Amino acid sequence: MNSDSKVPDSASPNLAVIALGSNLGDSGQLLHAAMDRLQAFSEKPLRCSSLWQTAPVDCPPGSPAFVNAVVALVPREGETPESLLAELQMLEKEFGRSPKLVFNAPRPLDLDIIAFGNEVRATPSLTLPHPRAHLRRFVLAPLAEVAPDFVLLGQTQTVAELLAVLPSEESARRL
Ligand code: PH2
Ligand code: MG
Ligand code: MG
Repeated sequence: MNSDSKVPDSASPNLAVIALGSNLGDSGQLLHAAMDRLQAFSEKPLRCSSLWQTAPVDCPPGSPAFVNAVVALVPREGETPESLLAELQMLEKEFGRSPKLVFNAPRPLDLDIIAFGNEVRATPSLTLPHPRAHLRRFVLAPLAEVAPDFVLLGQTQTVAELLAVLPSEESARRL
């Protein structure tokens, strides 16, 4: 076994990718604390991106800037997208998330499953692969730090390639 086997291979199709976002409260601190908690859901050490400050996309007018990050983890034995989603939603609640009243209202913590291995879902609560991840700089920029060679299900280009040709002008600044 070499030391590389201790962390997930960023090109592995067995990774789960979670996007973290916050635009309410002490977002940087909240995201660091959330990343610490996400370790419990991984068989191997998490791969964590930097924190990024990003402009809100499709949010109510006047919404604060986001802090975003991405983690890649190796799901535990028996974990499913549904069981992971339930755990992430509990964590969101614990971090002060209240029920959604306004579309994309400011939130202290949002945890979205971007990919779960090669699993596909199209249910009211879960769409996999995430339908917009490949278009969003606030997901691709941090994801390119932890898994540049990863190919999202349904895409032909790697994350790094998608980011390089992304037409959108959304701002994303590494903190
Ligand atoms: N999340 C959204 C909608 N818009 N914009 C940025 N910059 N970052 C986000 O995490 C984000 C968003 C829906 O969850
Ligand atoms: Mg989201
Ligand atoms: Mg969400």
